[in-house]
Amino acid sequence: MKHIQWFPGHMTKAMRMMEEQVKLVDGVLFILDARAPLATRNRNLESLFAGKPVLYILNKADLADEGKTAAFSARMEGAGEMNVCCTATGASAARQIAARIPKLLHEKLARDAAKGVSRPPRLMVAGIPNTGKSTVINALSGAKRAVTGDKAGVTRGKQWIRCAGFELLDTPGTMPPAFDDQLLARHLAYIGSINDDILDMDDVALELLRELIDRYPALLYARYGAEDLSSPLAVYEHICRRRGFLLRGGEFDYERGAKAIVDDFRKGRIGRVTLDDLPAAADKAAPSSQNAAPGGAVEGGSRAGGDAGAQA
Ligand SMILES: Nc1nc2c(ncn2[C@@H]2O[C@H](COP(=O)(O)OP(=O)(O)OP(=O)(O)O)[C@@H](O)[C@H]2O)c(=O)[nH]1
Ligand SMILES: [Mg+2]
Repeated sequence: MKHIQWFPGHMTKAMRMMEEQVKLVDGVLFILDARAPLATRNRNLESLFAGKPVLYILNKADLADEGKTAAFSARMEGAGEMNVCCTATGASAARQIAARIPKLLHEKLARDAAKGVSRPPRLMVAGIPNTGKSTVINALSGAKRAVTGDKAGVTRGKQWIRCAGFELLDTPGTMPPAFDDQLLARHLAYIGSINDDILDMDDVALELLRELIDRYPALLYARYGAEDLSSPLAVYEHICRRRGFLLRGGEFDYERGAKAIVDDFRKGRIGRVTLDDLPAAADKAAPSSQNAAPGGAVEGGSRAGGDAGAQA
């Protein structure tokens, strides 16, 4: 598959904005996608938050493999990374997240109490595109205040939103300038965190099928009746045949097939899937660091760099 690289100019601008705004906030809600809890970490972004309390939100838990979400969450907790698993489009997300905020901001709240002041805490909501930042904000504010959409790059500027008891800053999704790990980059493509316009969707569908054959073959059978799992192409063509995605000459309409497969995956119609693997448990003697991935694995794309790559 073609090398994935996506760091359009608006993300450089967004990073600069966040660098400024982070000075004004008491903490950060870092939104991850529970289907790809490693790929959706952005070390560049996280380094901006050094010294601030961070609550990681493993969002879209409804689409992810429940056991794996629990394992990632426990691993993060063990590494001192406060986190909560939720479904921002569901009814209980706001309560789950709000319940963690007093603990997240306990130092600030204690300082304020000692001084006899009470300023509503300010939190920045940050993360990779399409992870559900704006949806989390709407859940917490109890209203549709931030624009949301099922593609990468919906939020383009900053927006403060007042909630009961705190204020939230919505921010545009940002990517690391480069991906060291192309497997993790592909996971971002499958979940819609990379602009589809810069991707070859046939490739995305084929690679996604390759991973599903490895990880969740039973789901492919249940959804598509795919019995021949000998190659991603066999499954791809089976789906085209079954859905009647054929061109005039009887050839497969791969374009429609790719769209259907990727769309089915993104909407959870193939089933609950987690793409990233929990890294092998870290050596207990190794110091845990804020910048290490859960379990000590190194995630791709933490290099600092310029405004390189596609401008889509
Ligand atoms: N199934 C499911 N969908 C969700 C969840 N949270 C958000 N979504 C959907 O994911 C899509 C992206 O949500 P947004 O809130 O726009 O994401 P964002 O992180 O603000 O995206 P950008 O502004 O583009 O960076 C929307 O279609 C949401 O409805 C969730 O927990 N489960
Ligand atoms: Mg948004």
